[in-house]
Amino acid sequence: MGEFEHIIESARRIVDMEVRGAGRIARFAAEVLMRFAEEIEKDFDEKMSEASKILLNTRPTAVSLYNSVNYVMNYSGDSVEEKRKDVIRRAREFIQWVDSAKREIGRIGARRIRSGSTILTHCNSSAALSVIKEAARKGDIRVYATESRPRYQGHITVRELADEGIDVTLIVDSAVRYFMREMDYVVVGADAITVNGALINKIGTSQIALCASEARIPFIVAAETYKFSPKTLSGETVVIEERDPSEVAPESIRKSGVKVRNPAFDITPRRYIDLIVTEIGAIPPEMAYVVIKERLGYTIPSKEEITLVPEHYD
Ligand code: RUB
Repeated sequence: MGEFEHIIESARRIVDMEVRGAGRIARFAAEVLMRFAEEIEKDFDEKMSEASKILLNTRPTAVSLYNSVNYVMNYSGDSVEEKRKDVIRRAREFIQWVDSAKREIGRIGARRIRSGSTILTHCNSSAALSVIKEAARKGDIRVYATESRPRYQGHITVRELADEGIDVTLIVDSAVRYFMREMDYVVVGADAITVNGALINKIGTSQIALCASEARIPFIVAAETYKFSPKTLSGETVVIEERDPSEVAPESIRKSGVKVRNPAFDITPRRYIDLIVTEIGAIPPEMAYVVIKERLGYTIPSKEEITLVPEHYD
């Protein structure tokens, strides 16, 4: 078990949300696999595959994690040394993809935001914040951020924005409809985008989308293409992670026979989404299929497991 110690510890960090947010999780997984590959002496394929499984079993909704592991695991080579080299190259490529995509999304997304606007965001999305920060660099922007119970990722968001000198207001999740008419845009991130253009993001996102639609406020999603779910092309649905009740209610309530449910994410149908800003352009949700087929290079698999076609990545 000693050999897998670092992998297990890394998986624990993802489960406990020390490393969180779909993009960061994906980047972290590529780094962890790269470091692991550097140390393997024998049984390279078996060990890499075991390490991948451990990482994949952490947060089921983050499709970026699956895409990251799949990208790195598409290595080739005859000898252990060749395989190791290829894993390292692929992991570096993926990390580079994560970093450049975020910058590009900021650049593209900010063009859609008029100076003088107020933006509502939910949870803590590095892609959404890339858009907001870039818009604030170019113009005058105010932000409203939800707390995002039960884990309060909104606190990370407001600190991050305040540190950049951006005018930011924290609100409770249930105040979204109260403030919606004062907003000009909603900008959120994504844990996954399905083939039919639905968004899976932090619990509460779909209620916000509903309020935005009612108030006719544009609802914009910032999502790198590795957040798009290839498995949905072959009919699988995205698993919604349900976390421990202790995040929501104290022991006295949990022990009193009250049931507590704690889904971490929800699904926003594409009709509530005006635009998905990706690193390859701002697209309507209806184009999700094209991204999965053309950009991620997937076809409906004939075998059980789908693998990436590496040539389709930049
Ligand atoms: C985070 C969350 C974020 C997306 C996108 O959930 O829902 O909106 O992961 O983030 P959690 P990013 O805190 O449970 O991981 O744009 O940084 O990938």
